[in-house]
Order: sequence, then C-alpha cells, then structure tokens
Amino acid sequence: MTYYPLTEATAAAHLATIPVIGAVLGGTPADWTVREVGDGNLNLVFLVSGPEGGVAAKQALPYVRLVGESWPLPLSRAYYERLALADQARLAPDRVPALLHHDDDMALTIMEFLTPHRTLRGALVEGLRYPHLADHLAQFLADTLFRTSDLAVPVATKKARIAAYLGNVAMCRITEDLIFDEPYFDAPMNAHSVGLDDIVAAFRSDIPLRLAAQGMKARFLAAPEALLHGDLHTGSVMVTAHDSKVIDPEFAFYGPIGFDVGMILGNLWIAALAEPGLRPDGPSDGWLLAQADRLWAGFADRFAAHWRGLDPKIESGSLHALARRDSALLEAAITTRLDQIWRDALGFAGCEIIRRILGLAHVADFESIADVERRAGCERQALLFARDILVRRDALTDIGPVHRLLDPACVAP
Ligand code: SR1
Ligand code: MG
Repeated sequence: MTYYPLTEATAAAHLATIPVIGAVLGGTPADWTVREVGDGNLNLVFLVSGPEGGVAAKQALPYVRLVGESWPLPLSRAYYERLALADQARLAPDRVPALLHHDDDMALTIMEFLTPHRTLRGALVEGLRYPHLADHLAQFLADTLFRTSDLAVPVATKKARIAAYLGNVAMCRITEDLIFDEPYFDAPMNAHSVGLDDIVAAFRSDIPLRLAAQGMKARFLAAPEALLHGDLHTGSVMVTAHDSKVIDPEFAFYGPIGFDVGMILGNLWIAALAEPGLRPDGPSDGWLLAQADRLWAGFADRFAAHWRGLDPKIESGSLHALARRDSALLEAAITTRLDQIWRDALGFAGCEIIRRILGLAHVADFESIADVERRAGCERQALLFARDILVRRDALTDIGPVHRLLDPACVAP
C-alpha cells in the first residue's frame, strides 16, 4: 500500500479493508462516525465509532503538524511507536492501550478506543484529581525501565534491543535540539511570554545553566540504559478515576532511565507551578506535589523490589552479576543506582520545564492562564525553580528539599 494521509472523509473506507478493525466496529462503514481529534504536535488521530465499539487510529504525517510541510519528519516514527507499544504491552500490560493493527507503509497504528479516558494535562488544567495516578505511573516507569535495563536483560539481548530502536534518529534529534539547545539561544521558532525578556536574556548568557543543560544532553545522547517512552509528559497519559494509560511512544529509544522519570516529574511540577495562575482564588491543596512525591517513592520502591526479586535461576543482566552474589553489595548498589537516576531525573525535569516556557512547544498549563501578567509570573517562578534543580541537582539529594524550593502556594499545608 502506498502512503497517503487519511481524512475524516476517507478513513472509514480505509479501515473497512482491515477485517480485524471491521469486526471491532461492527456494522458497515456507513454506520461508522469518524472524528479527527489530533491535538498533539505531530500526527493525525481519528476516533472511529461503530455499532459494536470504537478504535483510535493514529497516522503519522510526513512533516511536523505543528509547523507544517517546511519541517519534514520520517514516517518511520509510526514503526518505532508500534514496536514500543508491543514491548510496553509485554512489560506493563495494564498501562498501555491494546494495539489492534499496524500498517508500516501507511504509518498507521490502530489501538483500542480509550473511554471514558481523557488527557491528563487537560484534566490537571481543570483542577481534577486522580487517586491512582501516581501509583500507575510509578508502575509503568519501574516495569518498563527496570525490565529493559542491564539489570534484568542478558547483555546480548539488550544490545539487540538497543539496535532495534537505533534508527529513531529524527525523533531523538527533536529532543536534542528542542530540549537541550534551542531554549538557550535565539532559535527561530522559540517564543516566550511578554514580561520575560530579562530572564530569557539572563538564561542565554548563564554559563552554569547552559553547561548543565549540555551535561544532560550528553547523558541523553550516550546512555542507552533502558527502553524509554521518550516523551512522557502529561499529554502522553490518559486517565479515568480508576485507570491510567500511557500513549504515544513514538520517541522511543534506549536512553537514560532518568529521562522518562524526569520528564513526567517535570510536567507534574509544571502543573503545580501553573495552578496559582489558573485558580488564583483557590489556595493549592498540595495534591500535585504529593503526587510527585508518591510517584518518585513508588518508582524507587518498585525498581528496588524488581532488583531484589531477580530470580537466580533465570539469566539476568550483566549489571546484576556481582551484586547477586552479595546481599550487602546489592543494597548499596540499589541505593547508588537510584541516586544516579534521581540526579538525572532532576536535570531532565529542569530542562523540560525551561523548554516548555522558552522553546517551541508550549503547554496548556501555562497557556490557559488568561491574565498575561499572572501567566508570566508563574512562568518566571517555574524558570527559576527549573534552573535551580538543573544546576544544583547534585546537592538536592531527595524530593523533599526540591519541594521546599517551591512557593508556599504550591506546597501542602
Ligand atoms: C516539534 S515536536 C514538539 C514536541 O512535541 C512532542 O510531543 C515532543 O514533546 C516534542 O518535543
Ligand atoms: Mg506525543
């Protein structure tokens, strides 16, 4: 099949040629409704409903949707996304949507229709709360990251898996440019709120800050520790009161474990820092910071439990070879590894917060603050917080001191 981009008018006819999808939807294409709902930066997303059920069909465009055809982007990202969805379904089956069909030529990935789920970012902007969210995210992170790392996977398998994702170069390049470089110079697609010119200029000449960002870029480029989601912000999570699913792993590759952890923590901190701007009259209940606490603690506990629980009868990864012979070494190794992941996570979270305010891809958390001055005030506070955690990541050895850096408005009473 030669690639062509689907539209609301043509999607039903195309899906009708795929028997497994026809069976999920039921009836005939004339009974199906199709809505294109893609609100991300890159792709088309069609929600298709039939008499028996629904599907979500995601199709890559040969360019960056946010910018247009002037920025080409390979369709192969759909291939890496379905590869990652299949891996994640094995590693953390409850936390990802079921993959129903893929077509690499059409760059098309068809998944279960998540309902009544909604995007976490939008829900947090509205001030909604989800009691199981932090536990679900901690589970996703620990299960996917530990189980693809050199702790759990024999070295030959690990290297083959690194190789399987090595071609996702263009997506990694987006992260390399947009997160680690562009916020720190006058890149053509950068944008920032009125009122921030002084801090933008200060950041662009701040050597410790730029060195720290480049240090994180070096980690991102050269630390194939585990299979990363690669873009785990709050727009990549769908939630209900009882369920959380992680979607959109098209940036997947083998990278530093702290990147996924830092990306989601950074986005929870963005939500916390935007809250006083979104709801100036309602003092924060501290829920968002409590979720960051719970997520980090839950991740660390589960990662450690996976490590302690490695079955000596099953071949594990080469990083476990010494520790499995010595329980004292094992406990010290767990602490040391988690410390390193924490430091990386802090650095990556700082980079993520800064780029969401000064770079190309802004986020609804801040953009939904209607009062321009108030928005700039929240963003300024977020930039200063982000700089602090990025530059001083070696001194901030746990999440408590990090949360004490935040304005009392964000902190639990
Ligand atoms: C040009 S793509 C901009 C951003 O959108 C994606 O979701 C990633 O976060 C990327 O950095
Ligand atoms: Mg995405």
